[in-house]
Amino acid sequence: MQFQLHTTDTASAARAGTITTAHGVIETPIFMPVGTVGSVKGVSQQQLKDEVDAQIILGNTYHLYLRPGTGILEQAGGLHKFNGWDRPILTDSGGYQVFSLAANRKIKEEGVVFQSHIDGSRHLFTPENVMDTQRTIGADIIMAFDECPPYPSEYGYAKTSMELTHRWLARCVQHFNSTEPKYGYEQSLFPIVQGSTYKDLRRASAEFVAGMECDGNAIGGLSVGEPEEMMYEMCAHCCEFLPADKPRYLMGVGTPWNILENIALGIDMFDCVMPTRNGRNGMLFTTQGVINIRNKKWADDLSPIDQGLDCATSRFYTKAYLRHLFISSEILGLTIASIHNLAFYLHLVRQARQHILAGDYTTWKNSMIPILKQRL
Ligand code: PRF
Repeated sequence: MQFQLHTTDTASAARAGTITTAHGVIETPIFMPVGTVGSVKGVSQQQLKDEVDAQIILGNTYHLYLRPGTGILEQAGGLHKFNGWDRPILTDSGGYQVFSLAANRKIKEEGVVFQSHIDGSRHLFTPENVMDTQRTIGADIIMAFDECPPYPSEYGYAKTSMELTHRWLARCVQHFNSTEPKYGYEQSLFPIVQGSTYKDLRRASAEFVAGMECDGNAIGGLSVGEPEEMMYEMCAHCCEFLPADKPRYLMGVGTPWNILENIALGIDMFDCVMPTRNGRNGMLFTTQGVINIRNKKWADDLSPIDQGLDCATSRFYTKAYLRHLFISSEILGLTIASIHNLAFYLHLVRQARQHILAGDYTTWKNSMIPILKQRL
């Protein structure tokens, strides 16, 4: 994997770059749609390309390992072959999903023992077997196995947890470096900074992570319920100690304004279920602000969902029609809302990139945020 920086903003730490992977180039800053089980809910791979113009999608090791399992993924020749998505894929390690989804989880030095949320079966995730599983899935970028402590966490817990994440990271790197990709193309490992909301822990973790000299670095443990200002403070602090010449990935963030603020702090990559999950609930992010499409006020609004996007779906269907689909529980409504929200997020990061390149990112960001937050 190769990361090339093109421009850094003068008034902020924002940067524009490109990541080159075996499955193509990613222009940063970028948003990655979440495709938990190897599918972005409600949206086809063709739509992801043609309508959303997604450059990379995210898959979850936890889900893919439990179902369909590594056997069939290996037989298929990896997830790209299995789901037909030939652009880059990043997989999360399961270090987060095991804590949010699995039952009866027990954290040990060796790894995490847990019961499947699907059938209650017992499993063990270790740094080593999670590297193997992600090798088998065939993701271009794979994530280290970490523990994400809840918010709030006491200092003592946050420190012990971070130290375990660091020992797991050393094992991930060791195992990753002593194994080969399964399908002939290069894979990159990204370590994850933890440390909860404590600046000294965040610094220690970012320095430890930087010392691993991986192809890119991630920041975890944020956007887990802490105030937004605290997330920004921690993110800025981590970025100070993460190398500038490697991509920085902020995991599980966030709202459109969160993304613009964190780009200003030096983040290059984002993922979040918000555009798809909230979309399925009728919440639309648009260039004019936030819409609840189920609201009566859209019943006779025959204007396009969002004229401001270069997305055929957002321009073709009207608000009144989309509302009708939601009120009638038609599944097409879920698809249109998801495509629109994803197209909006991708539009937003493309715009951000253009403004970084043009040198007016901060001014643009500050003018955009109040509009994005507006409730229509
Ligand atoms: N760790 C991992 N995945 C994640 C997170 C984390 O801390 C978060 C926290 N926002 C989202 N996804 N492995």
